[in-house]
Amino acid sequence: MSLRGLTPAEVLDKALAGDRHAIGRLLTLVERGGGPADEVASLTHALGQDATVIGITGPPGAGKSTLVGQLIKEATKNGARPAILAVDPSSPLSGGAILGDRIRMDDPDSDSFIRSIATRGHSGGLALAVPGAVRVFDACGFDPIIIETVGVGQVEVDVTATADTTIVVMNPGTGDAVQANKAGLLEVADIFVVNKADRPGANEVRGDLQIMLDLSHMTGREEAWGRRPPVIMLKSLEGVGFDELWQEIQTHRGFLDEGDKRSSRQLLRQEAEVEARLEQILHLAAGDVMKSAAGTQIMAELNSFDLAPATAAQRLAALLLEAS
Ligand SMILES: Nc1nc2c(ncn2[C@@H]2O[C@H](COP(=O)(O)OP(=O)(O)OP(=O)(O)O)[C@@H](O)[C@H]2O)c(=O)[nH]1
Ligand SMILES: [Mg+2]
Repeated sequence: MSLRGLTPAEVLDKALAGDRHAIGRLLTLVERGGGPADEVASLTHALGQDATVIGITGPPGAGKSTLVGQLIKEATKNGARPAILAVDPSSPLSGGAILGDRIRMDDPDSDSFIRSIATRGHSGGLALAVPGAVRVFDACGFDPIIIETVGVGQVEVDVTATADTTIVVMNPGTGDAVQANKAGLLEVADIFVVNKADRPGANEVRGDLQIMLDLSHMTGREEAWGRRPPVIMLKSLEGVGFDELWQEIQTHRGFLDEGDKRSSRQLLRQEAEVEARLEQILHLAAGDVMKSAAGTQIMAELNSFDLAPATAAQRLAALLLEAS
């Protein structure tokens, strides 16, 4: 049956009853943004079932997708029902790679759910789409929710801010530990994984990481985390080490559940989302005010060199605030 004529609330009812097409439709609405995405966000907000959100990041080709494929198996073996969100922060060009990942990761016999999400066509970008998709999965009873990101950089640090547990993946022989340090990933990691431990140099990476963690202990960073992240060796192709990884994920969840650590992380995430939404609203309003009659007049004065850019911007801002 087609879902096209249904309202978001009707699609959600079907999704909550386990209809996979309906879940996919909700995720499409979230990815597209705008009014329907906001409606889905509002409807699913109160329906969260407190799933653990796991962020997986690391350099291109580190084996994140292979790892996620094995993690799905491990989760399912332990009676969990995972959902996976593959995040493509870059461009439509890499959409093909994600599709490849999806095929590699997908297991038709499991009732896990795998979905990729891209920034294209979404003015609010991933800052809104990722929490929106997580909320859909959480409402529909998936747990854990695993977010895989492509590449390393600021975007990944932002995206993993959506996670309860951030796993940073690195490889032997690539200088990854040093790069991760430079990219600020040491500060966001809850668990480190040295993947491709079947290759030479894996123990050296572990050693490098331990030294860096020792140093961060000395600078007081570890004190801020309250916990030293474990380093786990994985052979994702062979599926070796995943029982330990699963155990560490549970241990970290237990750590967060003590006191108010988890809820304070959630509050921070919620505040970040509000900020992203506010920025989006202001961005759209700024575009509108520039196109208004008064705005066009100000831009004309700018273009005839009667106004400096800073003055033009101040006048436009005054119009914007007046209008609200
Ligand atoms: N030797 C070895 N190769 C591995 C292991 N895990 C993954 N690989 C290989 O590494 C390559 C990259 O794996 P992917 O899982 O696609 O890596 P990725 O991090 O998802 O890559 P991007 O999504 O492009 O960033 C593939 O050829 C995998 O077969 C491992 O444990 N050992
Ligand atoms: Mg991948």
